[in-house]
Amino acid sequence: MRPHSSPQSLTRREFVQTASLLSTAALIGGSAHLSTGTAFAEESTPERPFLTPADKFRDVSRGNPKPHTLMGDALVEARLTPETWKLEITADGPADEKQKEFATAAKSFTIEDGTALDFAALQELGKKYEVRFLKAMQCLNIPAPLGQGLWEGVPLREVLRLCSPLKNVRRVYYWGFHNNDPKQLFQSSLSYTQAMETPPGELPAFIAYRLNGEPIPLTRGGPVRMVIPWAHGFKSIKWLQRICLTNDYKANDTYAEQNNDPESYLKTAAYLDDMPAQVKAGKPLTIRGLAMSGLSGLKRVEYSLVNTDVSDHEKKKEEWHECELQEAPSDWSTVLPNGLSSKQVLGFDSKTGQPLHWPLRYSMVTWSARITDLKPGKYELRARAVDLNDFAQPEPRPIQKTGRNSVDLKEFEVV
Ligand SMILES: Nc1nc2c(c(=O)[nH]1)N[C@H]1C(S)=C(S)[C@@H](COP(=O)(O)O)O[C@H]1N2
Ligand SMILES: [Mo]
Repeated sequence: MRPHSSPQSLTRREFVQTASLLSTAALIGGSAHLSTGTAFAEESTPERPFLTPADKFRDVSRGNPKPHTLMGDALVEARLTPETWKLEITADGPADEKQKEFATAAKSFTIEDGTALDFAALQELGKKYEVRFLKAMQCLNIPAPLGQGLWEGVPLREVLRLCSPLKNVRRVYYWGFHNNDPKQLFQSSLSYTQAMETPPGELPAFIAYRLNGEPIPLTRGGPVRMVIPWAHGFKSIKWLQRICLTNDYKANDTYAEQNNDPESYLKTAAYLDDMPAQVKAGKPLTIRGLAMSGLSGLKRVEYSLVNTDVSDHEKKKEEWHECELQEAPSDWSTVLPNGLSSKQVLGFDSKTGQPLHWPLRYSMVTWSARITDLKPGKYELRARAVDLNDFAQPEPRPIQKTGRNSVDLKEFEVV
């Protein structure tokens, strides 16, 4: 016998509260704890933090010591204060004596000759070219997103334009502070096209200096960090200090060395929050999680519930039920940092201030579903995202080294 389970539409108020609880826990604690029954509906909850506070992102950093633990003189020496920060940009020259066609730039920026770009120069460029984008940071090797922020900065193309004309440049690679130890280098790269030829209405790679309306703190890779809107976290290099132009056509990312796909795009996927091992029979159960809208967009999130006590020959075909997706905020001024209009944010209509897609591409939203009439037994709960091309997770890219999107599973018991 299968349990009778049906997703019931939550009222708008309940849903907002559900989402609030979920995201408060999910975004602050890294994973949410599921509250069962109807208790959540009675509680009044704080505004949902659509933006994760900078210090509440889950951190993925290499380095010994990690650059964000440096203090005082060490920080100044590392050039990781806004006053001391500098960006060097050069072409990398021939790989060996035989290479005739190597990258060159008419102008380079170096510390040695006193031309390196400083924080003030970057902000000056920002006055003319500034872009803003809402992006969830997600590690290719960690299932749930690390946090979501409003990132502001200057398109990489506008900075590289200062070096033009460029010759024989096929790729751009870049890295951040790594204790001046080659073994600690963490490097990423883009094709020339991705860096320079942003299609109309599309998203540029950018050099970011603000997060959620504030200077990017050291813990999040400040004072200056690369942000690649469409990519997993490994392309968004923290503590950025160096950009190199090369004729090497291969993606020379540090991440590529561990079998990761260096050209991966963010995947569309749903993730289940933690839940208790046991829930009470007869009480409604609200399940929740996060969903990422990747390159192929997000159509819906679905869950399935299977009673594992049922013998194989009694089993029915797995049924998937649609979940409720968090709605777009009606007033974006309550979500965005003070004084910033959604009309100024990429991914929003510049006239109406409404999102061009919902969920926003490369951002995360919460989802939930309510299950009633649970009968005692052992269960397996799964959640999956369906993209705009009707591929259900883990399709269309079940290869986990292009980004974690295996169908999330939680086991629990109804008693
Ligand atoms: N310099 C530097 N940048 C880095 C990393 C790093 O170790 N060093 N880790 C990368 C990886 S693998 C991820 S997933 C993201 C994590 O960003 P966060 O720590 O801000 O959440 O930063 C990326 N940028
Ligand atoms: Mo990562």
